Amino acid sequence: MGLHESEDCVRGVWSELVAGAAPPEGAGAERGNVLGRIRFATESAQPALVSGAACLTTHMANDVGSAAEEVWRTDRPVLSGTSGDAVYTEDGEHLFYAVRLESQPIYRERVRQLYEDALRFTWERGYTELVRMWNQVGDINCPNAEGLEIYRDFCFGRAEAFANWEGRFRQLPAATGIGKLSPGVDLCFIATKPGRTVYLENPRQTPAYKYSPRYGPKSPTFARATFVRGENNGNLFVSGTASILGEDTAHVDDIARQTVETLRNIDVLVGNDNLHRHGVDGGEYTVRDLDQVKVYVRDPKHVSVVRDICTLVFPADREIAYFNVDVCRPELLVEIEGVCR
Ligand code: 3EB
Repeated sequence: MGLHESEDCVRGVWSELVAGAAPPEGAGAERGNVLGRIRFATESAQPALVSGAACLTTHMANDVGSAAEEVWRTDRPVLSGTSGDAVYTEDGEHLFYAVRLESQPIYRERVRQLYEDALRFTWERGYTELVRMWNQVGDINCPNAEGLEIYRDFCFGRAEAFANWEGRFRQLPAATGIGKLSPGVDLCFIATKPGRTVYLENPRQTPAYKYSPRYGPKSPTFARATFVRGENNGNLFVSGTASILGEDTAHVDDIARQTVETLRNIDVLVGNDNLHRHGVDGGEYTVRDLDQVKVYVRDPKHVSVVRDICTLVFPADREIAYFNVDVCRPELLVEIEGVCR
């Protein structure tokens, strides 16, 4: 059966988060085919095809945050390839795409190009709804060659790319914009064929694309979550979430309060009221249903506090990966993301 047939059989993607560097091939082998891998590694590597699937390797693991691998799977047969420097895998319903940009004196123009190439590729193959994007940005709080913070420089180029594609992709997807441990930008994302996605905002937070210029010349371009209908229920992809109320950082200099506020933001985002507000039925979630949890902590000394709070909040068997990286605003100390299914 061809990759683009069997439209009647729309299945989801699912993932597992495996702690430890490069688990042995075949270990934890689940049903299905690999759509994409994200390796949180102790050094960078070019995106590559690994055992026939696109793989992004991002430098995120150190003495504090351990190595991990997130493996996205699908029931459908997959095809992989390269496009310029990028790698991709598709199953006729979903696309996983990964690309990396080396360190730049100024990111804006190169990020715009990187994104436009990615959006064009995705659009032309019919994956016209973006689901979930991850942006790992090195030196994220450092100034670029013109003195603009690299996160803001990155956001500028990304916003221009989306503006140039306005009117095609229906809405901005859930995303993460987070630090990594070496320079440059890693980008990977999942997109889907049309008709299954709902994009969500959080009533406690200003939509990121409406942040005031106080937070950068061009607003960050992402939604707070994306719901993707599946065969039974669906997946709710939760963006990187921080201690932001309205558009302002809450609890500057207080790691415990930032962690609790972040978890509360997620609880409201995934809760029934918010899902119903966005026309999503199904999914009776609370923050405790967040799975594939990734926790980004700026200061290594804070990891134990954050871990204690997460241990209290999440079920005992929950897979949680901790990373010691910078967060996109200097005063943000922690950021949390995951998927509810
Ligand atoms: C925030 O809410 C915190 O730039 O893609 C979270 C998720 C954040 C995604 C991004 C940034 C991004 O503004 C930071």
